[in-house]
Amino acid sequence: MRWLVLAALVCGLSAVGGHAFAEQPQDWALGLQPAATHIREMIGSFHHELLIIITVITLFVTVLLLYVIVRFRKAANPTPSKRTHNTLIEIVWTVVPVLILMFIAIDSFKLLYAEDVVPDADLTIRVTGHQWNWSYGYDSPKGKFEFTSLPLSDDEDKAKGLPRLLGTDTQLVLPVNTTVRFIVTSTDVIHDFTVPAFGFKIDAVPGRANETWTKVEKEGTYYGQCSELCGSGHYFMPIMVKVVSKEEFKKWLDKAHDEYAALPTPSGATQLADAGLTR
Ligand SMILES: [Cu+2]
Repeated sequence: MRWLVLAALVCGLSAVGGHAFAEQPQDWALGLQPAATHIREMIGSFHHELLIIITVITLFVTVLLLYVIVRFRKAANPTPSKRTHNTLIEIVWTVVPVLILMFIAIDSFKLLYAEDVVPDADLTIRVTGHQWNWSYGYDSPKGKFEFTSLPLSDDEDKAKGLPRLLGTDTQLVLPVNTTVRFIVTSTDVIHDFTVPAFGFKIDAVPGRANETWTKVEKEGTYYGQCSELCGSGHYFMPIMVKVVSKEEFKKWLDKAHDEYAALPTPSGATQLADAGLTR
């Protein structure tokens, strides 16, 4: 009983302790970082499902191998069998793996489809990769605007209490519980727009408009990085995302328009807008 209470206490404490940093990986944690979207939860359960399947298969093969090593060693089995075929067992070891793969394929395709098909979006944001920073373009009721998000130095990260190499001066701001579509492109080389807690990863390719989407269910600050080796500053291309309430987002959109709309556009993302690739 005492152990149960202690275990419950430890679980409770770690849950509370983990909550403060729920949006990013924690030291000594196991598994994937906490999910902030339904898609990321689906990725998590698929990951666990595969982990169980691969563990069972590995244990089965290990036990089989150990059995063969012991049972058919020279001392225990001096005259080996000359058998070369066994129809039943050959059918079994062909069909069973096929069935396992089909089972995995069904869940895998479900997940791929959910990630790939962009639902009706309430908001479209243009994301452009540059060597080496990201810029974000929004449509506000007052008009379009775009701004650059520059990485902070180590000292600035430390001063602001942000995780090292992940802080930025301006952030990608998203409203909570809203379907957001991202149109992703690049002005120079291939980058990759990735936020692990949201479960998307999409290449930013010069001359192409790729799209992905997300619907974040929890307010907070999230971090991502460029995930395609894009040059010497690749490590220094953080994506810092602030997810705020819908009201706060409206206020921010208004303020951000006044702040950024007058500035020269940092990238070719407006070309996408002009080409009608936004809504
Ligand atoms: Cu990059």
